[in-house]
Amino acid sequence: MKLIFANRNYSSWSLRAWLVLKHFGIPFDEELVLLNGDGWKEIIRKKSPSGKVPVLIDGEAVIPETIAIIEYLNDKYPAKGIWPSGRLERARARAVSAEMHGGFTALRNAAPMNLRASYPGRVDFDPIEADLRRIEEIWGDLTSESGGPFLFGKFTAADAMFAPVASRIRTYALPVSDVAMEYVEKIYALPAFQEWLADAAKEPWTVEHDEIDFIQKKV
Ligand SMILES: N[C@@H](CCC(=O)N[C@@H](CS)C(=O)NCC(=O)O)C(=O)O
Repeated sequence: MKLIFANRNYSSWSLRAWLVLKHFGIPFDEELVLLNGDGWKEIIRKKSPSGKVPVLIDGEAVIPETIAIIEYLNDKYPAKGIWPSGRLERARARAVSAEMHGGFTALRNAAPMNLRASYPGRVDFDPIEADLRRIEEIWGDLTSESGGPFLFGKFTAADAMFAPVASRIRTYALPVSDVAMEYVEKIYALPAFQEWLADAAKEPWTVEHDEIDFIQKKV
């Protein structure tokens, strides 16, 4: 099984799929593609039917879309606990993961993932306030009901889905509640997250169009 993913520093979707594989101890090979450089889009398109990464390759299966990758892994490794074990919790985990997958666009557009950067105060709060409030509500409700430290107690795919948000809160020092900040720290303390972070820090590439200077000039 192989995961094709992009620049660790910038690729938030890659991080999500990779965290699930790594945290749950699933053996896999890695292939890195770049989000910059000559012909980068064509290179990704040759490897991924959607032209986007991550893509999971398992024999004949070629699976793009992070949620589909997670479900495939959950089907293949049902004993790993990728989703919570209770039916109700599993439904809620899938619901908040879908909400993350399809939503929070104001936050995602205004504050791109950039793991090695530190830009406190660079992002205007007003346009992203509603997204942040909803994220605080999800994190607060679920950790208080489960007892934490993660959304459903132990780490599940739902936490992987929100991990890039934790990094955005850190990179741009976004103002969030103490409870949300505690959750951010839990994500950062996760060994798999630390491994990704360390490798991201070693990457030599700057992807201009994913940098805050470029994004703020564009709008
Ligand atoms: N809906 C996709 C989104 C994947 C995605 O947007 N990946 C970015 C990298 S983080 C990408 O491949 N960008 C290349 C492009 O837009 O051409 C998923 O859930 O995996």
